[in-house]
Amino acid sequence: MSPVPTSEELGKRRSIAVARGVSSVVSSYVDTASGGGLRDVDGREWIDFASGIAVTNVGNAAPRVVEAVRAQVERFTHTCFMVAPYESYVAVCEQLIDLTPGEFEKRAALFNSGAEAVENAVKIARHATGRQAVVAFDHAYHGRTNLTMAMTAKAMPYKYGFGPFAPEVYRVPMSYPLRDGGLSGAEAAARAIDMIEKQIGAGNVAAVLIEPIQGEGGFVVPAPGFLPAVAGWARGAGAAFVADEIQTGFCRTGAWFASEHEGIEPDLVTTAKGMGGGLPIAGVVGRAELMDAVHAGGLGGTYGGNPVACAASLAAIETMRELDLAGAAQAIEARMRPVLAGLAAADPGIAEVRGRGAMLAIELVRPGTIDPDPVRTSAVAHACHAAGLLVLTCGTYGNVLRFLPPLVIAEPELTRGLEVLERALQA
Ligand code: PLZ
Repeated sequence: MSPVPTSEELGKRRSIAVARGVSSVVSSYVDTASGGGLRDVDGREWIDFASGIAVTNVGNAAPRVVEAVRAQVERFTHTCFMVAPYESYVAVCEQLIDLTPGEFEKRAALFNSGAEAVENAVKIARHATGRQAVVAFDHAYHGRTNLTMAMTAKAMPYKYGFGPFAPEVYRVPMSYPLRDGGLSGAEAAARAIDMIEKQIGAGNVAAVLIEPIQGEGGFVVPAPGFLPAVAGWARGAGAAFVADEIQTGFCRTGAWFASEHEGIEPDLVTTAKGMGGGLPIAGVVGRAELMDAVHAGGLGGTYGGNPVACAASLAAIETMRELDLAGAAQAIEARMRPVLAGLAAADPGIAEVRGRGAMLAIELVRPGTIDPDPVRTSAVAHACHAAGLLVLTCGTYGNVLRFLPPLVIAEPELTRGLEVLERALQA
């Protein structure tokens, strides 16, 4: 073996050490990564259109994040906020309160992963309302823990064989303009609400939980008016309206939170991914009367809001403010969308270009139909990988190519990435 193991050598070690259930999009192993790119252990450069699944919004190893983490590990690494508290946890909660939509009084709590945040949002909503039912939507993705698997829509690979799932989770139709016959937002909301009222009963609903733009489910942007109508219904029914902004949050869509695009003020917001600048941290933030309904000691966990992760989060948020990364996401959309639209116009296999900010996607179909084309989608993704562009697929039907560049990506890398994509689509 060479002194620095190659990806091939690491792949062999992996096959006898790492469980098969954990898979990777590419077989190259990372050596270093920065703003908009990665370098693998074989010395190959990659353009990053994935951001570790919408995490490194501020770029990989962002200077402020590195500095804050270094300073924090030297002071102390862990005390457990439930044992001996520290300022940075409070400061991250203050930021969540300040940045999320809604001027009402709020509280926040910190966790380690998106799934854990969603679990806790459900705990809080149930405790505060004294009700049990949780409403989730078609194509939803909320995590891989038992409760969040129940809330996630797609069986393969997330749920298959892992049941039984948590009870009292109900699924209703999403607004998916390409695939619901073009229902308006109001019509799609009426369809979902009717199902909730008939099949669950308004008075049983603790929480209606939705991604304002769906992530793993296919970057589905609901028709305008859908989210406000659903949120308004939840308010009227005394249920908590929860926005899962784990993938859409922290400047990704060109605003601090995607809820802002539709003018909605969720009762609770779940956050993770971009909030930590690459370190694991998550949060639930929302109405004080809901959050504080839970008895003292009812929320927590050993590592939730770990001081190193809090330091990284504060540095990431500061970077987002200083570099105006919401503006950067808008600029990425302004650069990418016309190119993607041009590709779609010339290619009958691209049914739609959609998304917001630096959360954009194309949905691939068989020409002349809306039948999903997952085979071509995977072939295009592989062609991109072979040419050094890290892209991801998503969607219930596996036929969506999604683009999530770091918001600090440089113009030449963005341009080269788009060129690789264009060649991969033409091949
Ligand atoms: N809610 C909206 O996007 C995580 C998962 C990838 P965790 N999405 C990427 C995979 O295959 O596991 C996600 C999300 C939304 C919740 C989650 C869950 O966040 O930090 O992965 O638990």
